[in-house]
Order: sequence, then C-alpha cells, then structure tokens
Amino acid sequence: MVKNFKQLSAKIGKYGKKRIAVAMAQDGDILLALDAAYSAGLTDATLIGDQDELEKIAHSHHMNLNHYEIIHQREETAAIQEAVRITREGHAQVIMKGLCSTAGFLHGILDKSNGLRGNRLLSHLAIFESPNYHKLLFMSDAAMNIAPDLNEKIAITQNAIDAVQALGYRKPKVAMISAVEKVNPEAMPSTADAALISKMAERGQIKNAIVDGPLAIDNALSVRANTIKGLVTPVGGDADICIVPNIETGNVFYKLLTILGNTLVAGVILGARVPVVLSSRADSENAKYLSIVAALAISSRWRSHG
Ligand code: COD
Repeated sequence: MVKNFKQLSAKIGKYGKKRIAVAMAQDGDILLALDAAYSAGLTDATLIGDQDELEKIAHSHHMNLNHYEIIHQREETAAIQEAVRITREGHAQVIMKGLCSTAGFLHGILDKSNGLRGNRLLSHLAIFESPNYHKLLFMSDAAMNIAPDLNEKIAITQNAIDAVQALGYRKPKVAMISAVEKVNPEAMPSTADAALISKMAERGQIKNAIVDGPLAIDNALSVRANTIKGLVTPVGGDADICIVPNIETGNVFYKLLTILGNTLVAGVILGARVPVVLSSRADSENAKYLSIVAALAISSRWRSHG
C-alpha cells in the first residue's frame, strides 16, 4: 500500500530520463514542475507553444530554458497535434497537457490515424494525498468520460485497478460510488451499475480487486459511517479506489479536495500508447509535478488486463 506521494515517487524505477512533450507549455506552474522533474533526473522536455511567452515566463521565474527543446507554435490545435506527432514518432516518451482545453488535448490523443490511442478505453485517474485519509486515494473518472455506460464503467474500473497494481498493490479495494448504498435501479440507475460491477468482480469478470457498491462516499471512506449505518462491506472505510458514476461527480470531487481539502493531487490519462499527464489548468505547480511523477510511476510497470 502506498501511503503518500513520497512513497509513490520511490516506485519510479531507474529507467533513465524520459522526454516529455508539452502541448501549449507557456504556463509558469508547468515550467516550474518541469524544472523540478528535470532536477530530479526524471525528464527532459520539448516545449511546444508560444516562444515569446515561454521566454517571458522563464525570465520572470529566473528559469533557464536552454536545456529544453522549444518548438514555436502559437495556435492551440497545431501545438497539440505537434506534441502528439513527436510522441507518436518516438521523439518523446510522455505527453503532457499545458495551457489548452482538456477536450482539445484529448481529441488530439484520440485522433484515429494520427493519435496515441491503444486498443482500450482511455480514462482519467486522479490521485489524492489527504491529511484526513490514511493512504493514497485514487478516483476515476473526473476529466475524460462524460457519462460512461456500463461497459465504459467496467473499462474505467479495470484501468484504475491496472494502474494501482502497477504501483505494487496486490488486490486494491474499489468502491463503486453512488449517493446511497441501497440498489435503486429506477430512481438512481448508477446504483444498479455499481451492484452489477461489484458482482462481476466477485465472479472474476473484473480481475485483481475487491469491489463493492453501491457505496455513498462516506461509506467508502469512513468506518464510523458504516458502523452507524450498520453496513458490512469488505471495502467501506478503507477504499483505495473510488469509481464515480459520471464526470460531474468526479470533477466536483477533485476540485473540492484541492480547493477546500488541503489535499495533494495528481492526474493522468490511462490506456494510451504512452503515459499522458493531465492536470487541471488551475492546479498548482506541485500538482503538475506530482502528475508527471504519477504518470512515470504507473507506466514503468503497467500491465494491461483489459
Ligand atoms: N477512450 C477511447 N476512445 C474514445 C474515448 C475514450 N475514452 N472517447 C471517445 N473515443 C473515441 C470515439 O469512439 C471515436 O472513435 C474517437 O474517439 C473520437 O471521438 P469523438 O470525436 O466523437 O470524441 P468525443 O466527441 O466522444 O470526445 C472525446 C472527449 C474525450 C474529447 C470528450 O468525451 C470530452 O470532451 N470529454 C470531457 C473533457 C472535458 O471537458 N473535461 C473537463 C474536465 S477537466
């Protein structure tokens, strides 16, 4: 079990520096995060974006960009396509979203003929280190799949399980989140999907995890809530992974924890041909650095069960 980001960083093997291609890199927090990753010996970078802006930002942060490759491109779609192209061609091994829209960046990754899609569903995984939880908490999907159907939820769940397995978890505990713990198919269809996925895991159709649901978020994270409700669950109070029913839930979960929860956060996209770093534009420098670390740690030992 990984308790914090420090332990997660230790999971990055000695695989040598990776080159990271950043689409629309002209952002102070991104440059500071890249600087930290460069100094830690983790990454080199190719910065695709507005060169004048990059130089201005670097100057204001007393940063030296000499050790980076810079490709001048002001236009967002062209910058994303260029970052995807150099990654697809092997010039970079990791790709990162900079100061561009998430949907635009993901469209570039998903492009059928020129993108970085593999043969499985792509999904976003968020990782949290909260002072109020006893270990790292993983959550999906806050940023990519908008309203996943049952099959997509199964793929999102398996992606998250494969990722935490890559970090050394043997059998992670997965909570299928809804608003209540009772199955109520008509009024709250997400409870039925949660129950189905939980049964599928029990029968081995979803591998390498203990899955339970539906669980409300307090049941997933608090032993006290389960004691009070008299709920017996193999996952509740000790979840490693929360799978939320839709992007709205995930996005609110993510942003509330970062803004009000005093929580460290990282974000990655799973299932592509290369590690994809995807943090929110408003995330801190540290969140962006931790997202790079998380993408490298997961990809260094990723084994697909999908
Ligand atoms: N995994 C694999 N393939 C996918 C996925 C996925 N998750 N999503 C779509 N595809 C495939 C489609 O089947 C199609 O073949 C191709 O990709 C392109 O499909 P489009 O152009 O129809 O893509 P859309 O319209 O489904 O858009 C995909 C996005 C990921 C861009 C879209 O779902 C989206 O905007 N997601 C939310 C992004 C966002 O705004 N996040 C904000 C929170 S920070």
